[in-house]
Amino acid sequence: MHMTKKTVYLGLGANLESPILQLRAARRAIGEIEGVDEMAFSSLYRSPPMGPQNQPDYVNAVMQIATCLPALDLLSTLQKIENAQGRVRLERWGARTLDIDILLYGEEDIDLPTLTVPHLGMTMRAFVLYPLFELSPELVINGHALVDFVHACPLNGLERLAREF
Ligand code: A4P
Ligand code: MG
Repeated sequence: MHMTKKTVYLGLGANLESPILQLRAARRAIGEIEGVDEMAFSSLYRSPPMGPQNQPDYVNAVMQIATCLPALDLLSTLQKIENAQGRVRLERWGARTLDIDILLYGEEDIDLPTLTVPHLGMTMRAFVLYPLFELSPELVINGHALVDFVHACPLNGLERLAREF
Protein backbone atom coordinates (compact mmCIF):
# COMPACT_ATOMS: atom_id res chain seq x y z
CA MET A 1 0.00 0.00 0.00
CA HIS A 2 1.22 3.51 -0.78
CA MET A 3 1.94 5.56 2.31
CA THR A 4 2.66 9.25 1.99
CA LYS A 5 5.10 10.46 4.60
CA LYS A 6 4.72 13.96 5.90
CA THR A 7 7.50 16.15 7.16
CA VAL A 8 6.39 17.33 10.58
CA TYR A 9 7.98 19.78 13.02
CA LEU A 10 7.41 19.37 16.76
CA GLY A 11 8.06 22.01 19.40
CA LEU A 12 9.28 20.60 22.72
CA GLY A 13 9.35 22.55 25.96
CA ALA A 14 10.00 21.75 29.62
CA ASN A 15 10.63 23.73 32.81
CA LEU A 16 10.32 21.22 35.66
CA GLU A 17 12.20 18.14 36.88
CA SER A 18 15.43 18.44 34.90
CA PRO A 19 14.15 19.94 31.66
CA ILE A 20 17.13 18.77 29.61
CA LEU A 21 16.54 15.18 30.70
CA GLN A 22 12.83 15.59 29.91
CA LEU A 23 13.63 16.67 26.36
CA ARG A 24 16.15 13.88 25.91
CA ALA A 25 13.59 11.29 27.07
CA ALA A 26 10.93 12.83 24.84
CA ARG A 27 13.22 12.71 21.82
CA ARG A 28 13.85 9.01 22.40
CA ALA A 29 10.14 8.24 22.96
CA ILE A 30 9.08 10.14 19.84
CA GLY A 31 11.70 8.34 17.77
CA GLU A 32 10.30 5.02 18.99
CA ILE A 33 6.72 5.72 17.87
CA GLU A 34 5.62 3.22 15.22
CA GLY A 35 5.44 5.12 11.94
CA VAL A 36 7.71 7.98 13.04
CA ASP A 37 11.31 8.56 11.94
CA GLU A 38 13.51 11.28 13.41
CA MET A 39 15.01 13.51 10.73
CA ALA A 40 16.68 16.23 12.80
CA PHE A 41 16.85 17.72 16.28
CA SER A 42 17.79 21.34 17.04
CA SER A 43 20.09 22.73 19.68
CA LEU A 44 18.56 23.30 23.10
CA TYR A 45 17.50 26.84 23.96
CA ARG A 46 16.81 28.40 27.36
CA SER A 47 14.29 31.23 27.75
CA PRO A 48 12.36 33.03 30.49
CA PRO A 49 8.74 31.89 30.79
CA MET A 50 6.16 33.37 28.46
CA GLY A 51 3.01 33.84 30.55
CA PRO A 52 2.99 33.53 34.35
CA GLN A 53 6.43 34.62 35.61
CA ASN A 54 6.39 32.63 38.85
CA GLN A 55 7.83 29.54 37.19
CA PRO A 56 11.33 28.39 36.17
CA ASP A 57 13.02 29.15 32.83
CA TYR A 58 12.15 26.83 29.95
CA VAL A 59 14.31 24.65 27.81
CA ASN A 60 12.97 24.34 24.25
CA ALA A 61 13.92 22.49 21.09
CA VAL A 62 12.41 21.60 17.72
CA MET A 63 12.38 18.09 16.27
CA GLN A 64 11.80 17.28 12.60
CA ILE A 65 10.19 13.91 11.90
CA ALA A 66 8.83 12.03 8.92
CA THR A 67 5.61 10.18 9.62
CA CYS A 68 2.75 8.32 7.96
CA LEU A 69 0.51 8.86 11.03
CA PRO A 70 -2.60 10.99 10.54
CA ALA A 71 -2.31 14.27 12.46
CA LEU A 72 -4.86 13.39 15.18
CA ASP A 73 -3.23 9.99 15.79
CA LEU A 74 0.11 11.71 16.11
CA LEU A 75 -1.38 14.25 18.56
CA SER A 76 -2.86 11.59 20.83
CA THR A 77 0.38 9.60 20.80
CA LEU A 78 2.36 12.70 21.73
CA GLN A 79 -0.07 13.45 24.56
CA LYS A 80 0.53 9.94 25.92
CA ILE A 81 4.25 10.71 25.97
CA GLU A 82 3.55 14.01 27.81
CA ASN A 83 1.44 12.14 30.35
CA ALA A 84 3.99 9.34 30.75
CA GLN A 85 6.58 11.98 31.64
CA GLY A 86 4.41 13.27 34.46
CA ARG A 87 2.62 16.15 32.76
CA VAL A 88 -0.11 17.58 34.96
CA ARG A 89 -2.40 20.22 33.44
CA LEU A 90 -3.17 22.89 36.05
CA GLU A 91 -3.11 26.39 34.58
CA ARG A 92 -2.79 27.60 31.02
CA TRP A 93 0.82 28.48 30.22
CA GLY A 94 1.80 27.10 33.64
CA ALA A 95 4.89 25.08 34.51
CA ARG A 96 5.21 21.62 32.96
CA THR A 97 7.55 18.66 32.81
CA LEU A 98 6.98 18.32 29.07
CA ASP A 99 4.97 20.05 26.35
CA ILE A 100 4.96 18.78 22.77
CA ASP A 101 3.28 20.94 20.14
CA ILE A 102 2.72 20.02 16.50
CA LEU A 103 4.10 23.13 14.80
CA LEU A 104 3.79 22.12 11.14
CA TYR A 105 2.28 19.01 9.54
CA GLY A 106 3.49 18.92 5.95
CA GLU A 107 1.99 21.90 4.17
CA GLU A 108 -1.41 21.36 5.76
CA ASP A 109 -3.69 23.85 7.44
CA ILE A 110 -5.67 22.06 10.14
CA ASP A 111 -8.49 23.73 12.02
CA LEU A 112 -10.12 21.23 14.36
CA PRO A 113 -11.41 21.70 17.93
CA THR A 114 -8.39 19.80 19.30
CA LEU A 115 -5.75 20.67 16.71
CA THR A 116 -4.70 23.88 15.00
CA VAL A 117 -1.80 23.73 12.54
CA PRO A 118 0.33 25.76 11.96
CA HIS A 119 0.45 26.03 15.77
CA LEU A 120 -1.14 29.29 16.95
CA GLY A 121 1.38 31.80 18.13
CA MET A 122 4.43 30.00 16.76
CA THR A 123 5.28 32.82 14.38
CA MET A 124 5.74 35.22 17.31
CA ARG A 125 7.68 32.99 19.73
CA ALA A 126 11.46 33.22 19.72
CA PHE A 127 11.75 29.83 21.47
CA VAL A 128 9.99 28.22 18.48
CA LEU A 129 11.27 30.34 15.57
CA TYR A 130 15.01 30.19 16.32
CA PRO A 131 15.33 26.40 16.72
CA LEU A 132 13.04 25.89 13.72
CA PHE A 133 15.18 28.25 11.63
CA GLU A 134 18.26 26.32 12.68
CA LEU A 135 16.79 23.15 11.14
CA SER A 136 15.00 24.49 8.04
CA PRO A 137 15.75 28.12 7.20
CA GLU A 138 13.86 27.91 3.87
CA LEU A 139 10.44 27.16 5.40
CA VAL A 140 7.32 29.14 4.52
CA ILE A 141 4.59 29.49 7.15
CA ASN A 142 1.13 30.92 6.46
CA GLY A 143 2.50 32.24 3.17
CA HIS A 144 5.44 34.11 4.75
CA ALA A 145 9.11 33.18 4.85
CA LEU A 146 10.29 31.86 8.21
CA VAL A 147 13.34 34.10 7.97
CA ASP A 148 11.06 37.16 7.99
CA PHE A 149 9.31 35.96 11.16
CA VAL A 150 12.72 35.38 12.76
CA HIS A 151 13.94 38.86 11.88
CA ALA A 152 10.74 40.39 13.26
CA CYS A 153 10.95 38.48 16.56
CA PRO A 154 13.11 39.82 19.40
CA LEU A 155 15.12 37.20 21.29
CA ASN A 156 13.27 37.99 24.54
CA GLY A 157 16.13 36.49 26.55
CA LEU A 158 16.44 33.33 24.45
CA GLU A 159 19.89 31.76 24.55
CA ARG A 160 21.25 28.70 22.80
CA LEU A 161 22.79 26.18 25.17
CA ALA A 162 26.13 24.54 24.54
CA ARG A 163 25.63 21.17 22.86
CA GLU A 164 24.55 18.65 25.46
CA PHE A 165 22.78 16.04 23.37
N1 A4P B 1 -3.87 21.79 20.46
C1 A4P B 1 -4.36 22.55 19.43
N2 A4P B 1 -3.45 22.66 18.46
C2 A4P B 1 -2.35 21.94 18.86
C3 A4P B 1 -1.08 21.68 18.25
N3 A4P B 1 -0.76 22.19 17.04
N4 A4P B 1 -0.19 20.90 18.94
C4 A4P B 1 -4.65 21.49 21.67
C5 A4P B 1 -0.51 20.40 20.17
N5 A4P B 1 -1.72 20.62 20.81
C6 A4P B 1 -2.62 21.38 20.14
O1 A4P B 1 -2.63 22.06 25.06
C7 A4P B 1 -4.01 22.31 25.11
C8 A4P B 1 -4.67 21.68 23.90
O2 A4P B 1 -4.18 22.30 22.72
C9 A4P B 1 -4.39 20.22 23.67
O3 A4P B 1 -5.25 19.39 24.38
C10 A4P B 1 -4.58 20.06 22.15
O4 A4P B 1 -5.80 19.41 21.84
P1 A4P B 1 -1.86 21.71 26.38
O5 A4P B 1 -0.47 21.30 25.99
O6 A4P B 1 -2.67 20.78 27.18
O7 A4P B 1 -1.92 23.10 27.18
P2 A4P B 1 -0.90 24.27 27.19
O8 A4P B 1 0.36 23.87 26.49
O9 A4P B 1 -0.79 24.79 28.59
O10 A4P B 1 -1.65 25.39 26.41
P3 A4P B 1 -1.19 26.04 25.12
O11 A4P B 1 -2.10 27.18 24.85
O12 A4P B 1 -0.98 25.01 24.05
O13 A4P B 1 0.20 26.62 25.59
P4 A4P B 1 1.44 26.68 24.68
O14 A4P B 1 1.16 27.57 23.55
O15 A4P B 1 1.94 25.32 24.42
O16 A4P B 1 2.43 27.45 25.62
N6 A4P B 1 7.51 29.86 27.77
C11 A4P B 1 8.68 29.46 27.23
N7 A4P B 1 9.78 30.22 27.37
N8 A4P B 1 8.75 28.28 26.53
C12 A4P B 1 7.65 27.48 26.34
O17 A4P B 1 7.76 26.42 25.72
N9 A4P B 1 5.28 27.17 26.72
C13 A4P B 1 4.12 27.57 27.19
C14 A4P B 1 2.90 26.84 26.81
C15 A4P B 1 4.00 28.78 28.01
N10 A4P B 1 5.23 29.52 28.17
C16 A4P B 1 6.39 29.10 27.61
C17 A4P B 1 6.41 27.89 26.89
MG1 MG C 1 0.90 22.61 24.40
